[in-house]
Amino acid sequence: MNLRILACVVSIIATAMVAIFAGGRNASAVYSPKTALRPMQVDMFTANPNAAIPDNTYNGTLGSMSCSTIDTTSLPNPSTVNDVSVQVAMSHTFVGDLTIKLVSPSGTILGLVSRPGVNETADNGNDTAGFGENSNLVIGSPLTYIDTASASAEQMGRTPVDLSTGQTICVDGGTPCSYTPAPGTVAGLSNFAGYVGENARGNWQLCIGDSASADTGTFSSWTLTLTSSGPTAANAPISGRVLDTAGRGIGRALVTISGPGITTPRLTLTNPFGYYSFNDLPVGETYVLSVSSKEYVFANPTRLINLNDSVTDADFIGNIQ
Ligand SMILES: [Ca+2]
Ligand SMILES: [Ca+2]
Ligand SMILES: [Ca+2]
Repeated sequence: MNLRILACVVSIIATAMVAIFAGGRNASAVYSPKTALRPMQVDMFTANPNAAIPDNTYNGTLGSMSCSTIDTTSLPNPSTVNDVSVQVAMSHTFVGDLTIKLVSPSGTILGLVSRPGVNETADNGNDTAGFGENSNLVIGSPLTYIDTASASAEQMGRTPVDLSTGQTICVDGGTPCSYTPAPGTVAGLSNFAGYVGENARGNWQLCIGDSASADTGTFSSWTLTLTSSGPTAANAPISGRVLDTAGRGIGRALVTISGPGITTPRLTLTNPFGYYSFNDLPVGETYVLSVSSKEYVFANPTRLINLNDSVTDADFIGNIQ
């Protein structure tokens, strides 16, 4: 690098740094503190549809299945998904008939089960490639679908031993009671992790379909276990100092605040050391702060604050007139 290029680069960097530091004092700069998250919480929701699963009606649509809805709007608003698992209590006398789908409030589908033991070619209930796994499910021994299980739902009734007709998964032969989702040809997510970041609040649906005649079952109940989190709720304060250029507090400066979170602007005077504060401001709103004083002028008398959590350094610098 020759000297002229080096000088040019140094000049560009210096200009950029001046711009960055000047931006920190710019009246129109928006001050956005890091959003604080409340701790993750785990909630379990249960529904008891106790409904017969229509026999041999499944055609790939939710409308051809037995569906049950769980409303999670009791969660704090907003809440986003960190983790999901599902437990299903149902009976059936031939699990190879079954397709089970979870639908999130955003409409995202995860196939938990897709005709175990059948290597299906399409999610339409029309496969002729055999009938799949022949073992049973009973209501008293519910199965859990969870990303951390060691066996795939496609292998239910076949691992660690292949159960016979009349034997029951999670009861006989040391077969597991927990399985990872096996969507097969079901369009959508491949595991529960795909829901991370989605809105946790709303209607979650679990739907069970049957693709072969004869063997039937009942959709008794299901439990949705949701881990979720969100920003800290409610109100937060904004405070700061009004200072002269030497860093001394300016007393009796008038500070006002307005914004959509409060119905009328609020006013306050700084104390003798220049401190002021506004308490109980709804978070999630943008506020306009402005300052004035009889003896001082302010190059930047206003500032915008996106309030997500407590702000303690909304300072103003004044020059004596
Ligand atoms: Ca399958
Ligand atoms: Ca079997
Ligand atoms: Ca059937």
